[in-house]
Amino acid sequence: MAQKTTHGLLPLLPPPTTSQSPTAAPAASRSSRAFSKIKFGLLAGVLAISTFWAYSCSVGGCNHGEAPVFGGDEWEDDYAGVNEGISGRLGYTLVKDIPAESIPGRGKRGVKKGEGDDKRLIIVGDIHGMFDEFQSLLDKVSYDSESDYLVLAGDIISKGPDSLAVLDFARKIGAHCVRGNHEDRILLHYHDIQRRKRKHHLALSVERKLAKSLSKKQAEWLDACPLVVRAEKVPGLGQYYIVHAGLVHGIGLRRQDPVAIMTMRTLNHHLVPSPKQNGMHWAKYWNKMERRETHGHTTVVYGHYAAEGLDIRRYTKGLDSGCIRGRRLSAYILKANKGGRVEEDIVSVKCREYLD
Ligand SMILES: [Mn+2]
Repeated sequence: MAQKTTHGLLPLLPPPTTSQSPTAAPAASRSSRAFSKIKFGLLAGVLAISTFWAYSCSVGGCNHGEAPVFGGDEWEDDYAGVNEGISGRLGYTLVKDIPAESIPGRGKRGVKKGEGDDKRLIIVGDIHGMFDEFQSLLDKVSYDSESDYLVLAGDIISKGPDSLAVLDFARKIGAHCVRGNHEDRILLHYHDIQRRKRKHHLALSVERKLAKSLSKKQAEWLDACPLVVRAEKVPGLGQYYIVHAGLVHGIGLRRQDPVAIMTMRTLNHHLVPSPKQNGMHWAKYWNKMERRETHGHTTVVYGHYAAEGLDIRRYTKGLDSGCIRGRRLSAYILKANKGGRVEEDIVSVKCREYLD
C-alpha cells in the first residue's frame, strides 16, 4: 500500500496492526508495548527530520544558490516576497516608533499642557506612483515638514506613471513609510538583480524594470520602511498602528505574519488572514474586539483594500480610495485643537484615471 510521506521518503511507519483480541496473553501485550515504543521513536524521528528541513528552508531558503526567476503574469497581484525563505537576506524592520515629540497633543515647544500645538500626524494611502496627485494632496493639506509627521501607508510605487518621482519627492520632504506588498516585491527583484553575477538579456517584466531603475539610495530608503509605524499615547485616542494591509486583533506584533501585514483583507473563521475578499473583513473583527477593550485602545490606519474604498471606522481607518483607478487619493490627519484635544480629519483629491 503506497503511503504518501513528507519529502518522498518511503513510509517509515509499519502498517496499522489488526485489532488485538481481549484474550491476548500478557506476553503479547508486553511485545505490543515494545512495538508502540518503536513506533513512537520512528514518529519522533520523522518529526525531527521534517522540522529541521522546514527550519533550514526558512533560514536559508530551499533553493540555495540560484535565486528564483521572476516572470510577469504568473505572479499574483498580492504576492509578497518576505516569506520566500529570502527574508533573512532581504531583511526588513518590523516596527518603528514615532518620537513622542512628533505626536500631536504631546508636544513641548512652548505649548502648555491642555493647549493645542501645531503638530500633525498625516497618513497617506496607496499612491502607486501618482506623483501629481500626491503633490496636490500635500498642497491641499498645506504640508509643512517642520510640524507635520508624514507617513505613507505603503504601495507608494509600482503600477502608476511616476514611481521614482514619488520616491525622490518623499525622501526630499522627509516622509516616513511602511512597506506595502508592492515595495516588498520590487525590493525582492532589486536584491535578486544585485545578487546575480550572470547578466541576462531576457525581456524584463514591468516590475523588474522598475526594480532595475532604482538607485542604491532609493532602494535603501524603501528597505528601511518598516512593516509597522507606531504612535504611542495619542492623547484621548490611545495607540495607533500604521500598516499597509492589516493586523489580526489579539496577536502581538512579533507573532503576526509579516506577509499578512502587507496583504490581508479578510479573516477566516479560525482568524487566519487572507488577501482574498471572501471572508470577514479583518477591520470588522478589529473593531468588534476593540470595543470590548477597557484598558486603552489601538487604532489601525492602513491602505491596500481599494475595493472597500475609504473605510473609516472607530478603530480602523482604511485609506486606499483607488487613486490609480481614477478615484481619490486620501489622507488621514490627527491634529490637536485649541483645547488640546486630538481630532481626526480626512482630506482627499481627485485622481486622473491611470488604470481601468
Ligand atoms: Mn497593496
